[in-house]
This record gives sequence, structure tokens and C-alpha cells, in this order.
Amino acid sequence: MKIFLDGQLVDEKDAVVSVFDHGLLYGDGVFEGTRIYDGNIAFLKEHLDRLFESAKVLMIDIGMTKEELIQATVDTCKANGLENGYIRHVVTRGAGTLGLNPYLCKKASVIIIAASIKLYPQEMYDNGMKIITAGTIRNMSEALNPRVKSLNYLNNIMAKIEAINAGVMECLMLNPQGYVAEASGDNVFVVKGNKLTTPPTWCGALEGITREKVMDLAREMGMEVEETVMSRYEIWTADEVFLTGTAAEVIAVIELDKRPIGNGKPGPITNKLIEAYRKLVVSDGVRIG
Ligand code: PXG
Repeated sequence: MKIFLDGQLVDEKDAVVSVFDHGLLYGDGVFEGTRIYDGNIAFLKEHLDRLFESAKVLMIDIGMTKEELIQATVDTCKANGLENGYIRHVVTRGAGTLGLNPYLCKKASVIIIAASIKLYPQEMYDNGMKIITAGTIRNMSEALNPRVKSLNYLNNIMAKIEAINAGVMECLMLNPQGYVAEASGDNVFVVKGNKLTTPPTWCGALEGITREKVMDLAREMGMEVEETVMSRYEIWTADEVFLTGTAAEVIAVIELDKRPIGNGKPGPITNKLIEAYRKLVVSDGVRIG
């Protein structure tokens, strides 16, 4: 496998960073997960916009323009003959000293890995997934804004551990006020009648790219779409619930905390959105040509 590292395509074995990199020492860096479908890097510009915004908040200078990063992403996919897969962009603060001071890190490292990821088994897309509410509370947005897709994912990982320990693969996370934020690695949506709702980002959600695209698709389907504060009550009593994410795409949730949602099967709106999303990912994005 060829990895893009600091301006060059290198062999996987040579793709190494310093032990003094603050990405490793402090989780000081940002990342993106993007998918390529039949040679189309889905929503690449939107993902890179978010990467640059996350970096700006942390005052990390990526040292490349968006256009250069698009080209580097295309080149990395081509070098690996990757037409279908998962792309990870990582920008670390770079090598510095033992000490928090980021100004002592000379240059950010830019990494692009073009590989694959398989999140959930097919059975879960057909029949939906059961989830639990994690006891781990979502980071308070006023302290570390969840809109920053940083390399510090401990909050999400703590929740993910709870899910796996409980025998499920994903979990709902609540914010410090007890309202629904998102899942550990996906956004959450509720269908009730002809209305689709999802928590606003200030409730502790990442501004997911899939989330934005699914809201657009639902509006095109004639649904009313709203970002609203919600508690678990709205989820337990929903007609349908689903999760969205680059890796997960759109996946039905059929049970939360042992309460079946709707009739306990993936609902018609969810299935329609799954289908519409799968059409969109092959057309909306940057083709590797
Ligand atoms: N919320 C969080 C906390 C995420 O990490 C999403 C929502 C969905 O956002 P997008 O833009 O992808 O629609 C994410 C992104 C994994 C994994 O292995 C998941 C993500 C990122 C990296 C790894 O589950 N999801």
C-alpha cells in the first residue's frame, strides 16, 4: 500500500511519524473519513472543508491548499488502484518537544491512507441494529466543541466500549443536560409521521456530512426536516430511527435500551433514504478519472 505522507507517496513500511509528534503525545490533530464509490470520492470537498475548519479552530496550518489536498487524495487512490474503499485524512500538529506548547512543533504532518473499512455486517443493514444509551456523557460543547473532528476520540471510544460490552455495536450518547447528542461514531435521526428530526450540533453532535446529505434527500422526498433538541422519549416513541455516517451510511435502529422502535423493523422512510443515499454517493463528489 502507498501512503501519502508530507507531500510524497511512500511505501506503507516507510509511512512513520515521530514519537515526538503531538498527534501521538496529545491527540493534537484533526482527521476525516471519506469513502470512494466506483471511482467517485463522495463529498470530498465537504470533507476537506470540515478538515480545514477543524484545523483552523486548533490553529493548525495544514500547509497545503484544498486544491492540492484534493489532488493528493486522487493521486493516493490511483497509486493504490482504489475505486471502492475508505480514505482517511490525518493532520497532526507535527513533531515538537515534551510539553504542550504547540508553537514548538515545526510543521504539521499530512497523511492520506486509502484503504477499506467495514463497519457493520450486512445483516444489520437488512434487519436494523439494536443500540443502548451509553453512561459516558458527550463532551460538553463549550469545553471541546464536537464539531472539531480532532484526533482525541476518547469520549467516543469510552462510549463504544460500553456498547461492545453490552453486546451491541453502537450506542446513543447524551449531552451533559441529558439530551440526545449523537451516536459514538454516527449522527442520529428520528422519523415521526412526515417529519424528520435530528439534534442540532450545539447539543453535542458532529456536523456530519452524511447528516447534511440525508437532510437534503429527505427534503427532496417532501419531508419536513428540523433540527430539534430531543430526549430519549422521542427516540423510544419514534416511528423510525436511523444513524448516518460515512462508514455506516444510513442504518436503521430497531431497538434502544430494550424498547423496540416502531414495529421493530427498518421502516419505509429509512429504506427509501438508504436507497437514495446509495445513488448519491456514486455521483456527488470528485471522480478520480
Ligand atoms: N459523529 C461522530 C462522532 C463521528 O465520528 C459522524 C458523526 C458521522 O459523520 P460523517 O461526516 O461521516 O457523516 C462521525 C464520523 C468508526 C468511525 O470507525 C466513524 C467516524 C469516523 C471515524 C471512524 O466508526 N464517523
